[in-house]
Amino acid sequence: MSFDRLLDDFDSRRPAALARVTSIVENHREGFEAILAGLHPRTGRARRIGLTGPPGAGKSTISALLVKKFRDAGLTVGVIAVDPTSPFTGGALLGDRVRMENVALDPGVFIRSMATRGSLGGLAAATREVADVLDAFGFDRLLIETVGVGQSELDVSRLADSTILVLVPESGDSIQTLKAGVMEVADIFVVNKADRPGADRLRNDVELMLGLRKGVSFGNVPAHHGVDLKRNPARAAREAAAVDNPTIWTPPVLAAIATKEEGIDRIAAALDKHFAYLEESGTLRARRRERMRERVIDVVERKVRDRLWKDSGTMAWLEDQLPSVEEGRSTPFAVADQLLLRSAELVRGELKA
Ligand SMILES: Nc1nc2c(ncn2[C@@H]2O[C@H](COP(=O)(O)OP(=O)(O)OP(=O)(O)O)[C@@H](O)[C@H]2O)c(=O)[nH]1
Ligand SMILES: [Mg+2]
Repeated sequence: MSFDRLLDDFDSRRPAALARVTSIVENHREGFEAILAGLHPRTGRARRIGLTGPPGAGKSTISALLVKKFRDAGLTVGVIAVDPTSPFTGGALLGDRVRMENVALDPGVFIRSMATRGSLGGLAAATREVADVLDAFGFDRLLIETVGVGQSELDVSRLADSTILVLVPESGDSIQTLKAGVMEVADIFVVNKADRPGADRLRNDVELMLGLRKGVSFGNVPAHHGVDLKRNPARAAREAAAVDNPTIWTPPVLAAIATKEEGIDRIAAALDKHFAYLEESGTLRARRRERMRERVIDVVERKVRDRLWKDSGTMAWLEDQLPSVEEGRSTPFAVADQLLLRSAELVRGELKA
């Protein structure tokens, strides 16, 4: 089938075309760049929501409930579940199979699981690209679930407009991890499994930390709200989060019991509020522009890699240099510089690989 035909079917919102285009793009099959280029003008409509947090925190359970909530509101949803560590096993994506089956027949929901597989260092790029496909197809909301807390190769906050960090009382190391810099990437904190002991404590700890970290921004909070940093940073954070100023965002710390469907309304409301903030403060535009920059960098890196390391002449030349490096007459750095010099045309794409 020709790409034109495929894109026509895609435009007619045929599920089979969506599945096919997604596969081509995800696996970087021939023609994927032309397809992405064709879809680009249609992207930018979907709100991209990232969900991250430690393994088993309840991300998928929350995702499934958010899907339900969005569907009830008449919105279509694309879900991308990314597993950067373990290989794809065909296991349940959305919490459990029953929930999966509920949405599997709904044409307003599309679920894709992505695994590292062969994509060397390219999972973030591939995820971004699949998100673009779903966006172009016309889904109103994209949910991108990743395991990990901020420092993984796949930092979901760089793919999403809004990032939800799901924490649970039992993961005793979570506060430790937060200290390492996750606070900055989360727009909404969810303390899930609030039916377990320690949930209040964890919420308080996170609020305390937010109060301390974001202390400066409280300067913007009108005095009549009575925010008093010195007395109680946790309360100050809570109060600041409640202030209705669409150009200031203080991440709320929400409790949830996903298995009892408790707290989902609050999460959905916080997402709406965050999106309003993104739009009104200009942050949405800045974040999306940053994503465009990263997209270009992704593509450049991929092209340079492909052009250099798939070129037999370059590889043969490199092979010939190795003895002198071994013998100490040259260094890896000198060879690298020479390689770049002699490959300028190749890198520019002017020679056939
Ligand atoms: N007690 C309790 N259990 C929950 C809650 N939310 C989720 N769970 C359970 O926690 C387990 C993990 O839930 P998932 O939604 O699969 O968690 P996840 O974060 O997607 O897990 P991974 O994708 O494997 O990292 C399941 O057995 C859920 O039923 C909750 O609020 N309270
Ligand atoms: Mg999951």
